[in-house]
Amino acid sequence: MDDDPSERPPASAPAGGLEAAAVGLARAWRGMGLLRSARTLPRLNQERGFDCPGCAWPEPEERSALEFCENGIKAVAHEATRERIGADFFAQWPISRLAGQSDHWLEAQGRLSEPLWKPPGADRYQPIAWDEAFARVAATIRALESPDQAVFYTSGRTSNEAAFLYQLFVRELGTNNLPDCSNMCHESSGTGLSEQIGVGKGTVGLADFALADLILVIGQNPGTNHPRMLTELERAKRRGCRIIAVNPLRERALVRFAHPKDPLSLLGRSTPIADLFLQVRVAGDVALLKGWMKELLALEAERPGKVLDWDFLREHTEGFDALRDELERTPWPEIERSSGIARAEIRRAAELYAAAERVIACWAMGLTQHRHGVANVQEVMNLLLLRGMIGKPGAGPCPVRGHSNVQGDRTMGIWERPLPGFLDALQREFGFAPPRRHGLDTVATIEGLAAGRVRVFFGLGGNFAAATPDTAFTERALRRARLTAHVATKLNRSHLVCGEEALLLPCLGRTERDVQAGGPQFVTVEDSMSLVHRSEGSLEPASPGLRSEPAIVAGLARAVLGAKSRVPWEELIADYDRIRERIARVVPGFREMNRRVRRPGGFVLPSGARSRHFETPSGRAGFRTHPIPRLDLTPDQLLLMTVRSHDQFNTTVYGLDDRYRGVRGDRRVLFLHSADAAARGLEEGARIDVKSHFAGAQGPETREVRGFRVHCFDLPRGCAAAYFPEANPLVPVASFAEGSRTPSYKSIPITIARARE
Ligand SMILES: Nc1nc2c(c(=O)[nH]1)N[C@H]1C(S)=C(S)[C@@H](COP(=O)(O)OP(=O)(O)OC[C@H]3O[C@@H](n4cnc5c(=O)[nH]c(N)nc54)[C@H](O)[C@@H]3O)O[C@H]1N2
Ligand SMILES: Nc1nc2c(c(=O)[nH]1)N[C@H]1C(S)=C(S)[C@@H](COP(=O)(O)OP(=O)(O)OC[C@H]3O[C@@H](n4cnc5c(=O)[nH]c(N)nc54)[C@H](O)[C@@H]3O)O[C@H]1N2
Ligand SMILES: [Mo]
Repeated sequence: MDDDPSERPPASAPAGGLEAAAVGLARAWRGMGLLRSARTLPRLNQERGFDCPGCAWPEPEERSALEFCENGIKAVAHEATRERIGADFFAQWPISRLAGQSDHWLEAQGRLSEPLWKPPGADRYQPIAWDEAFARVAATIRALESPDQAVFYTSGRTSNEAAFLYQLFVRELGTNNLPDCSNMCHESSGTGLSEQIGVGKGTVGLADFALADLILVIGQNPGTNHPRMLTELERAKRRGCRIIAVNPLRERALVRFAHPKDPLSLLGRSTPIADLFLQVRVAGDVALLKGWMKELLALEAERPGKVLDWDFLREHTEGFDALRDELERTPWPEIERSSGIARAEIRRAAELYAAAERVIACWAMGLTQHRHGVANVQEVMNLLLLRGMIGKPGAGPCPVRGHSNVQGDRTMGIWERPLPGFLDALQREFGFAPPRRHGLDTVATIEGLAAGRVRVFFGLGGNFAAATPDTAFTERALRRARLTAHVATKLNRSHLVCGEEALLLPCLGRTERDVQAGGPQFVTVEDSMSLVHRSEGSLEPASPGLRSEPAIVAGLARAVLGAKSRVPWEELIADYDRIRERIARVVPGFREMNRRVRRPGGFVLPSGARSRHFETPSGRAGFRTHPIPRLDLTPDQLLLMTVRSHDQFNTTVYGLDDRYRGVRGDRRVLFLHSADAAARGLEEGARIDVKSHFAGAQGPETREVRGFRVHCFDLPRGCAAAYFPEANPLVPVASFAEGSRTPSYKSIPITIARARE
């Protein structure tokens, strides 16, 4: 492979270490001050504390006194900042001028502190009373011809309680238009796994990481996005577990890691992570996995009965013969060309896999955000099924979730395609008939807004305009709306891309105390491994003008649905235990939720697949075959993936550095192999314009971003990387995964040229 050591990230130092601890604490200090840091951080991820608003990686049973990571601290410091913006700020800043500021600047202004309204025709937000704000949304929604003209987006930070009330309100209103960030995230995992094993979630828990003897980390950058996962990987390595990383970028934390809390890291102790690093081409995973399985079958032929798990295959699976035939037909040259990995290396991966007894496969956005995202996920599952790596200790699939409660929101019914059983249960509990027709997902929402079919956009958290594909198109679409409204903690791009009328409803964050009529409340979340637990903030709210997300949803529901609603909104909000009683009666697995969530550590949701009871139509786990995707790039095109830096949480940019990849002070960067740069007459640091290419329904389409800078990096020839959300204008809204409709954020054909001015 193209493995020129001069292109390795400049520092060969491990990821993590004292530097990570120091950066984290400095950020806490700068953001919150010393006292607030001292009051907040020790409660982060503790039994009676609050759940980290960062990623969805679970907390270990035995928690240390300080259970958080550098990037968790950044997320907390960001929320718990002492900066505030209110009426004065918005009187000074018209929306059109705010729109000229960077995303980084917008969020840095501080916490929103009171409800705001932009009247039709105005260019400024002005204060508005809560009841009046709700009345405005209600009047607009009531004036619609159909509730399907409104959409209700959710970002994955929302608690179970808020999410449950939100979908309840939306369904009583009469629509399933509940797009969420999951549509852009692990939808391909949910779709792929549901088909194959009858459940759209992973089947392993943290305890399994202590048992595995091989862990695959595919299309995931845990050093940045799930730093606490590295603790598990490091522990696993120290007891002899092997790790295979599959990634086009030689991410530093996948190579070597030093634990920030390990005193010996001061003396330079660090742990090599990947035993084998498969530097796959972007979008080359289907080919690689096919090669991997082909070699596995070859090993089985050499040692019959010793490699595949025949008992498992016979008892629990279907479709093996079709898979074997398809693998036999797939030629090696195509596998090597598409994956960019030599057969000998793939053989090595197969040998490591065949020698292991308990294997976990972890993956994230590197697999899901492609046109063939579902195929990627299903090929990983195929690989696991061949050796019965599911439903036994230390083995199974582990899609590592993004937002801290994105998995819980889905469990609570935030989904545009709800299952009939869920709707039946809602109907039994609340006595109204929920709509049965499917609603709009994220892509369909953008298309609906653009076509004028969707008139109201309501966002419970998130940053829809910046997180979605096709920025220019999406912004135009949002501006066509009659009303846009957002529940948020901080100002972001979406709040400046307004419909005719706009509302900004400021809410409490995770770190803050939530007191309702019945006294102090806590909420619950579900982590990436199906563990449901409580979260309770302790800080004084950023402003007395804030409301909790459940209270905002209830206020809105009362205003919109009026007296005819079957739901006692006020009663539910006074004491969140009452919301949980309803959840317990509606959502499977939540029986006695109030009692069980008060137990130390919470409770784990049941899953049939974990004990090899596959809830598929046949009761068996199914192999699924897919052709190797054809990319049809022209010789001058590169395949672009968009990734996160070490200093952002999705669209929230904390800073302009990406320490582990050697980038300082700039986010308009294009990572490129030095030979690909040279072939285009470009040098390190050259200013370039980037054009994407897409075969649209009406013919070829191009999109452009300008003024990027070349950064030569260790990645395969023909591939490129840039940061999300800066590169989102390049992603066509109509380019998404087959089956899951997840935007193909990680396979965008581009060409580049020296910047025009
Ligand atoms: N600090 C921090 N934590 C976060 C987030 C954050 O922004 N900041 N975001 C949260 C969210 S919502 C999510 S979904 C997760 C995201 O977590 P990740 O999925 O780790 O995030 P990405 O940066 O999108 O990067 C994915 C990785 O996939 C690789 N990749 C890209 N294309 C391919 C491919 O074709 N094949 C393979 N094998 N690999 C590929 C990239 O090189 C990169 O290392 O993190 C969550 N946690
Ligand atoms: N090009 C490209 N695009 C991508 C991706 C990619 O890899 N590449 N990844 C996709 C993925 S995986 C995801 S999950 C989406 C993320 O899409 P979103 O979830 O929509 O975006 P976020 O940036 O996570 O949302 C940040 C905003 O949430 C608000 N917020 C923070 N905390 C709270 C809270 O407690 N309550 C409320 N109400 N609001 C809060 C703040 O105002 C902040 O501005 O982006 C997707 N977009
Ligand atoms: Mo995500």
